[in-house]
Amino acid sequence: MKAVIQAIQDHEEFIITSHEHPDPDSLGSMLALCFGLQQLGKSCRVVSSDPPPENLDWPGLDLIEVLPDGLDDIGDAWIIVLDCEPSRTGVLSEKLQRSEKIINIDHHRGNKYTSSTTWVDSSEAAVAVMIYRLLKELGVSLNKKIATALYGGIVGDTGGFRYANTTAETLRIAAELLEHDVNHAMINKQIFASQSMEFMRLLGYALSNLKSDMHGRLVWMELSYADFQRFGADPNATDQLVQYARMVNTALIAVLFREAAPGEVRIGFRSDSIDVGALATQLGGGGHRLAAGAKIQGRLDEVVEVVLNKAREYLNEVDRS
Ligand SMILES: [Mn+2]
Repeated sequence: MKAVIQAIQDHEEFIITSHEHPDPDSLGSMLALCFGLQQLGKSCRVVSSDPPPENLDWPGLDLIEVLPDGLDDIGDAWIIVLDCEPSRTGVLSEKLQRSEKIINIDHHRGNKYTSSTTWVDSSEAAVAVMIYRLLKELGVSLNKKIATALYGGIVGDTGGFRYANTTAETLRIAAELLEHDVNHAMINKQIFASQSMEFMRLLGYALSNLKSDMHGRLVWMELSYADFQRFGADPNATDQLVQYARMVNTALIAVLFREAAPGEVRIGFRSDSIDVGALATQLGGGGHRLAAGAKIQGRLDEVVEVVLNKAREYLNEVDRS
Protein backbone atom coordinates (compact mmCIF):
# COMPACT_ATOMS: atom_id res chain seq x y z
CA MET A 1 0.00 0.00 0.00
CA LYS A 2 2.88 2.36 0.80
CA ALA A 3 4.34 2.08 -2.70
CA VAL A 4 0.90 2.73 -4.19
CA ILE A 5 0.48 5.87 -2.09
CA GLN A 6 3.93 7.05 -3.08
CA ALA A 7 3.23 6.52 -6.79
CA ILE A 8 -0.05 8.42 -6.53
CA GLN A 9 1.56 11.30 -4.65
CA ASP A 10 4.43 11.51 -7.14
CA HIS A 11 2.31 11.74 -10.31
CA GLU A 12 -0.43 13.97 -11.63
CA GLU A 13 -2.20 12.14 -14.45
CA PHE A 14 -4.06 8.86 -14.10
CA ILE A 15 -6.23 6.52 -16.11
CA ILE A 16 -8.35 4.21 -13.98
CA THR A 17 -9.74 0.96 -15.32
CA SER A 18 -11.01 -2.44 -14.23
CA HIS A 19 -12.16 -5.79 -15.58
CA GLU A 20 -14.45 -6.48 -18.54
CA HIS A 21 -18.18 -6.39 -17.76
CA PRO A 22 -17.67 -4.16 -14.70
CA ASP A 23 -19.59 -5.05 -11.53
CA PRO A 24 -20.63 -2.79 -8.62
CA ASP A 25 -17.30 -3.26 -6.81
CA SER A 26 -15.18 -2.39 -9.82
CA LEU A 27 -17.41 0.56 -10.77
CA GLY A 28 -17.65 1.94 -7.24
CA SER A 29 -13.91 1.57 -6.73
CA MET A 30 -13.06 3.33 -9.99
CA LEU A 31 -15.42 6.23 -9.34
CA ALA A 32 -14.48 6.73 -5.70
CA LEU A 33 -10.78 6.72 -6.55
CA CYS A 34 -11.32 9.15 -9.44
CA PHE A 35 -13.30 11.58 -7.25
CA GLY A 36 -10.62 11.26 -4.56
CA LEU A 37 -7.76 11.99 -6.97
CA GLN A 38 -9.65 14.96 -8.37
CA GLN A 39 -10.05 16.29 -4.84
CA LEU A 40 -6.25 16.15 -4.56
CA GLY A 41 -5.98 18.25 -7.72
CA LYS A 42 -4.90 15.39 -9.97
CA SER A 43 -6.37 14.66 -13.38
CA CYS A 44 -7.91 11.33 -14.19
CA ARG A 45 -9.98 9.45 -16.73
CA VAL A 46 -12.03 6.35 -16.04
CA VAL A 47 -12.13 3.87 -18.91
CA SER A 48 -13.85 0.52 -19.37
CA SER A 49 -14.12 -1.99 -22.18
CA ASP A 50 -17.84 -2.46 -21.44
CA PRO A 51 -20.59 -0.12 -20.21
CA PRO A 52 -21.92 -0.29 -16.63
CA PRO A 53 -24.99 -2.52 -16.10
CA GLU A 54 -28.19 -0.68 -17.00
CA ASN A 55 -29.82 -1.08 -13.59
CA LEU A 56 -27.19 1.09 -11.87
CA ASP A 57 -27.58 4.85 -11.67
CA TRP A 58 -24.98 6.41 -9.35
CA PRO A 59 -23.39 9.83 -9.59
CA GLY A 60 -20.43 9.67 -11.97
CA LEU A 61 -21.27 6.54 -13.94
CA ASP A 62 -21.70 8.79 -16.98
CA LEU A 63 -18.04 9.86 -16.65
CA ILE A 64 -16.87 6.38 -17.60
CA GLU A 65 -15.48 6.28 -21.12
CA VAL A 66 -16.46 3.02 -22.79
CA LEU A 67 -13.62 1.99 -25.11
CA PRO A 68 -14.36 -1.35 -26.75
CA ASP A 69 -11.28 -0.93 -28.96
CA GLY A 70 -9.05 -0.28 -25.99
CA LEU A 71 -6.19 2.06 -25.24
CA ASP A 72 -2.89 2.04 -26.99
CA ASP A 73 -1.39 5.36 -26.04
CA ILE A 74 -1.58 6.89 -22.58
CA GLY A 75 0.83 9.79 -22.82
CA ASP A 76 2.30 10.55 -19.41
CA ALA A 77 -0.53 9.03 -17.42
CA TRP A 78 -0.17 6.22 -14.92
CA ILE A 79 -2.70 3.42 -15.25
CA ILE A 80 -4.51 2.23 -12.14
CA VAL A 81 -6.03 -1.24 -12.58
CA LEU A 82 -8.66 -2.17 -9.99
CA ASP A 83 -10.30 -5.48 -9.04
CA CYS A 84 -8.32 -7.60 -11.55
CA GLU A 85 -4.87 -8.02 -13.01
CA PRO A 86 -3.92 -5.89 -16.06
CA SER A 87 -4.45 -8.73 -18.55
CA ARG A 88 -8.17 -8.90 -17.65
CA THR A 89 -9.07 -5.29 -18.34
CA GLY A 90 -9.95 -5.69 -21.98
CA VAL A 91 -8.83 -2.08 -22.61
CA LEU A 92 -5.08 -2.36 -22.18
CA SER A 93 -3.12 -3.46 -25.22
CA GLU A 94 -0.38 -6.08 -24.74
CA LYS A 95 2.15 -3.27 -24.84
CA LEU A 96 0.40 -1.34 -22.05
CA GLN A 97 0.06 -4.47 -19.93
CA ARG A 98 3.85 -4.54 -19.77
CA SER A 99 4.10 -0.82 -18.96
CA GLU A 100 6.16 0.21 -15.94
CA LYS A 101 3.52 2.79 -15.08
CA ILE A 102 0.82 0.50 -13.70
CA ILE A 103 -0.63 0.53 -10.21
CA ASN A 104 -2.65 -2.61 -9.48
CA ILE A 105 -5.07 -2.86 -6.55
CA ASP A 106 -6.99 -6.10 -6.20
CA HIS A 107 -8.47 -8.62 -3.77
CA HIS A 108 -8.50 -11.72 -6.03
CA ARG A 109 -6.37 -14.52 -4.67
CA GLY A 110 -5.17 -15.67 -8.10
CA ASN A 111 -3.76 -12.27 -9.12
CA LYS A 112 -0.35 -13.05 -10.61
CA TYR A 113 0.73 -9.55 -11.53
CA THR A 114 3.94 -8.50 -9.91
CA SER A 115 5.33 -5.00 -9.83
CA SER A 116 6.54 -2.71 -7.12
CA THR A 117 3.20 -0.91 -7.23
CA THR A 118 0.92 -3.93 -6.87
CA TRP A 119 -1.28 -4.15 -3.79
CA VAL A 120 -3.25 -7.39 -3.57
CA ASP A 121 -5.04 -8.43 -0.39
CA SER A 122 -7.35 -11.41 -0.72
CA SER A 123 -8.60 -10.96 2.84
CA GLU A 124 -10.45 -7.78 1.83
CA ALA A 125 -14.18 -8.14 1.11
CA ALA A 126 -14.12 -5.63 -1.74
CA VAL A 127 -11.66 -3.44 -3.58
CA ALA A 128 -13.93 -0.60 -2.48
CA VAL A 129 -12.73 -1.28 1.09
CA MET A 130 -9.13 -0.99 -0.09
CA ILE A 131 -9.95 2.28 -1.87
CA TYR A 132 -11.59 3.54 1.32
CA ARG A 133 -8.33 2.86 3.20
CA LEU A 134 -6.25 4.42 0.42
CA LEU A 135 -8.33 7.60 0.32
CA LYS A 136 -8.02 7.94 4.09
CA GLU A 137 -4.22 7.62 3.86
CA LEU A 138 -4.15 10.18 1.06
CA GLY A 139 -6.09 12.65 3.19
CA VAL A 140 -9.18 12.71 0.97
CA SER A 141 -12.36 13.73 2.78
CA LEU A 142 -15.47 11.68 2.13
CA ASN A 143 -18.49 13.26 0.52
CA LYS A 144 -21.79 11.99 -0.82
CA LYS A 145 -20.56 10.87 -4.22
CA ILE A 146 -17.41 9.15 -2.93
CA ALA A 147 -19.39 7.45 -0.14
CA THR A 148 -22.10 6.33 -2.57
CA ALA A 149 -19.56 4.73 -4.90
CA LEU A 150 -17.71 2.97 -2.06
CA TYR A 151 -20.93 1.80 -0.45
CA GLY A 152 -22.16 0.39 -3.78
CA GLY A 153 -18.92 -1.52 -4.22
CA ILE A 154 -19.03 -3.01 -0.74
CA VAL A 155 -22.71 -3.93 -1.01
CA GLY A 156 -22.04 -5.60 -4.36
CA ASP A 157 -19.17 -7.81 -3.25
CA THR A 158 -20.67 -8.76 0.13
CA GLY A 159 -24.09 -9.58 -1.35
CA GLY A 160 -25.60 -6.84 0.78
CA PHE A 161 -23.51 -7.85 3.84
CA ARG A 162 -24.76 -11.44 3.68
CA TYR A 163 -21.63 -13.32 2.57
CA ALA A 164 -18.91 -14.76 4.78
CA ASN A 165 -16.53 -11.94 3.76
CA THR A 166 -18.55 -9.41 5.81
CA THR A 167 -16.73 -8.53 9.04
CA ALA A 168 -17.39 -6.17 11.93
CA GLU A 169 -15.00 -3.76 10.23
CA THR A 170 -16.88 -3.96 6.93
CA LEU A 171 -19.99 -2.87 8.79
CA ARG A 172 -18.14 -0.10 10.62
CA ILE A 173 -16.86 1.29 7.31
CA ALA A 174 -20.35 1.00 5.80
CA ALA A 175 -21.81 2.82 8.80
CA GLU A 176 -19.32 5.65 8.35
CA LEU A 177 -20.23 5.88 4.65
CA LEU A 178 -23.93 6.14 5.47
CA GLU A 179 -23.20 9.28 7.46
CA HIS A 180 -22.59 11.00 4.12
CA ASP A 181 -26.20 10.90 3.00
CA VAL A 182 -25.88 7.72 0.93
CA ASN A 183 -29.20 6.46 -0.43
CA HIS A 184 -28.57 2.87 0.65
CA ALA A 185 -32.08 1.61 -0.09
CA MET A 186 -31.77 2.78 -3.70
CA ILE A 187 -28.32 1.20 -4.08
CA ASN A 188 -29.58 -2.14 -2.77
CA LYS A 189 -32.65 -2.02 -4.94
CA GLN A 190 -30.57 -1.27 -8.04
CA ILE A 191 -28.01 -4.01 -7.41
CA PHE A 192 -30.23 -6.83 -6.18
CA ALA A 193 -33.84 -6.18 -7.10
CA SER A 194 -34.04 -4.34 -10.38
CA GLN A 195 -34.26 -6.63 -13.39
CA SER A 196 -35.82 -6.44 -16.81
CA MET A 197 -38.91 -8.48 -17.68
CA GLU A 198 -36.65 -10.45 -20.05
CA PHE A 199 -34.34 -11.39 -17.20
CA MET A 200 -37.24 -12.50 -15.00
CA ARG A 201 -38.65 -14.74 -17.72
CA LEU A 202 -35.22 -16.21 -18.39
CA LEU A 203 -34.90 -16.85 -14.64
CA GLY A 204 -38.19 -18.74 -14.70
CA TYR A 205 -36.91 -20.89 -17.54
CA ALA A 206 -33.55 -21.45 -15.85
CA LEU A 207 -35.23 -22.46 -12.58
CA SER A 208 -37.59 -24.90 -14.23
CA ASN A 209 -34.58 -26.55 -15.88
CA LEU A 210 -32.39 -26.63 -12.79
CA LYS A 211 -30.38 -29.86 -12.62
CA SER A 212 -28.65 -31.72 -9.84
CA ASP A 213 -26.44 -34.72 -9.19
CA MET A 214 -24.52 -36.36 -6.34
CA HIS A 215 -27.56 -36.34 -4.03
CA GLY A 216 -28.22 -32.70 -4.75
CA ARG A 217 -24.76 -31.57 -3.73
CA LEU A 218 -23.95 -30.45 -7.26
CA VAL A 219 -26.59 -28.11 -8.72
CA TRP A 220 -26.37 -26.38 -12.07
CA MET A 221 -28.13 -24.25 -14.69
CA GLU A 222 -27.38 -24.24 -18.40
CA LEU A 223 -28.31 -21.41 -20.74
CA SER A 224 -27.47 -21.58 -24.42
CA TYR A 225 -26.94 -18.63 -26.71
CA ALA A 226 -30.26 -19.51 -28.32
CA ASP A 227 -31.97 -19.29 -24.89
CA PHE A 228 -30.69 -15.74 -24.42
CA GLN A 229 -31.94 -14.80 -27.87
CA ARG A 230 -35.32 -16.42 -27.33
CA PHE A 231 -35.90 -14.44 -24.12
CA GLY A 232 -34.26 -11.27 -25.42
CA ALA A 233 -31.97 -11.26 -22.35
CA ASP A 234 -28.42 -9.92 -22.24
CA PRO A 235 -26.02 -12.77 -21.35
CA ASN A 236 -23.64 -10.27 -19.76
CA ALA A 237 -26.24 -9.13 -17.25
CA THR A 238 -27.13 -12.59 -15.94
CA ASP A 239 -24.18 -13.77 -13.84
CA GLN A 240 -26.34 -13.44 -10.71
CA LEU A 241 -28.50 -16.37 -11.84
CA VAL A 242 -26.04 -18.68 -10.12
CA GLN A 243 -27.29 -17.35 -6.78
CA TYR A 244 -30.56 -19.17 -7.38
CA ALA A 245 -28.79 -22.49 -7.92
CA ARG A 246 -26.88 -21.87 -4.69
CA MET A 247 -30.17 -21.55 -2.78
CA VAL A 248 -30.96 -25.26 -3.13
CA ASN A 249 -30.59 -26.48 0.44
CA THR A 250 -28.54 -29.56 -0.47
CA ALA A 251 -26.12 -27.73 -2.81
CA LEU A 252 -22.43 -27.72 -1.97
CA ILE A 253 -21.39 -26.47 -5.40
CA ALA A 254 -23.66 -24.36 -7.62
CA VAL A 255 -22.70 -23.83 -11.25
CA LEU A 256 -24.09 -21.56 -13.94
CA PHE A 257 -23.19 -22.24 -17.58
CA ARG A 258 -23.83 -19.35 -19.96
CA GLU A 259 -23.12 -19.54 -23.65
CA ALA A 260 -22.57 -15.79 -23.85
CA ALA A 261 -21.56 -15.89 -27.52
CA PRO A 262 -21.75 -18.86 -29.87
CA GLY A 263 -18.98 -21.25 -28.76
CA GLU A 264 -17.97 -19.21 -25.71
CA VAL A 265 -19.13 -20.64 -22.39
CA ARG A 266 -18.80 -18.68 -19.16
CA ILE A 267 -18.94 -20.70 -16.00
CA GLY A 268 -19.79 -19.30 -12.58
CA PHE A 269 -19.22 -21.28 -9.38
CA ARG A 270 -20.62 -20.52 -5.95
CA SER A 271 -20.42 -22.34 -2.66
CA ASP A 272 -21.04 -21.61 0.98
CA SER A 273 -18.33 -23.94 2.26
CA ILE A 274 -16.15 -25.44 -0.48
CA ASP A 275 -13.16 -23.79 -2.16
CA VAL A 276 -14.56 -23.38 -5.67
CA GLY A 277 -11.75 -20.93 -6.48
CA ALA A 278 -9.38 -23.93 -6.64
CA LEU A 279 -11.84 -25.73 -8.93
CA ALA A 280 -12.06 -22.71 -11.23
CA THR A 281 -8.26 -22.51 -11.32
CA GLN A 282 -8.09 -26.12 -12.55
CA LEU A 283 -10.24 -24.96 -15.47
CA GLY A 284 -8.06 -21.98 -16.32
CA GLY A 285 -10.18 -19.46 -14.43
CA GLY A 286 -9.99 -18.01 -10.94
CA GLY A 287 -11.66 -15.82 -8.37
CA HIS A 288 -12.37 -16.06 -4.68
CA ARG A 289 -12.73 -19.09 -2.41
CA LEU A 290 -16.53 -19.14 -2.47
CA ALA A 291 -17.20 -17.29 -5.75
CA ALA A 292 -15.18 -18.01 -8.85
CA GLY A 293 -15.47 -18.50 -12.57
CA ALA A 294 -13.88 -19.57 -15.82
CA LYS A 295 -14.37 -19.11 -19.55
CA ILE A 296 -14.06 -22.05 -21.93
CA GLN A 297 -14.37 -22.13 -25.71
CA GLY A 298 -16.40 -25.01 -27.07
CA ARG A 299 -19.84 -26.47 -27.55
CA LEU A 300 -22.09 -25.92 -24.55
CA ASP A 301 -22.96 -29.59 -23.99
CA GLU A 302 -19.30 -30.61 -24.21
CA VAL A 303 -18.13 -27.90 -21.84
CA VAL A 304 -20.90 -28.80 -19.38
CA GLU A 305 -19.79 -32.44 -19.46
CA VAL A 306 -16.11 -31.64 -18.87
CA VAL A 307 -16.79 -29.16 -16.08
CA LEU A 308 -19.32 -31.34 -14.26
CA ASN A 309 -16.89 -34.25 -14.33
CA LYS A 310 -14.23 -32.03 -12.76
CA ALA A 311 -16.74 -30.86 -10.16
CA ARG A 312 -17.74 -34.46 -9.34
CA GLU A 313 -14.10 -35.47 -8.94
CA TYR A 314 -13.54 -32.41 -6.81
CA LEU A 315 -16.49 -33.23 -4.52
CA ASN A 316 -15.21 -36.80 -4.18
CA GLU A 317 -11.79 -35.49 -3.20
CA VAL A 318 -13.39 -33.19 -0.64
CA ASP A 319 -15.29 -36.21 0.76
CA ARG A 320 -12.08 -38.16 1.15
CA SER A 321 -10.10 -35.40 2.82
MN1 LIG B 1 -14.31 -7.15 -6.26
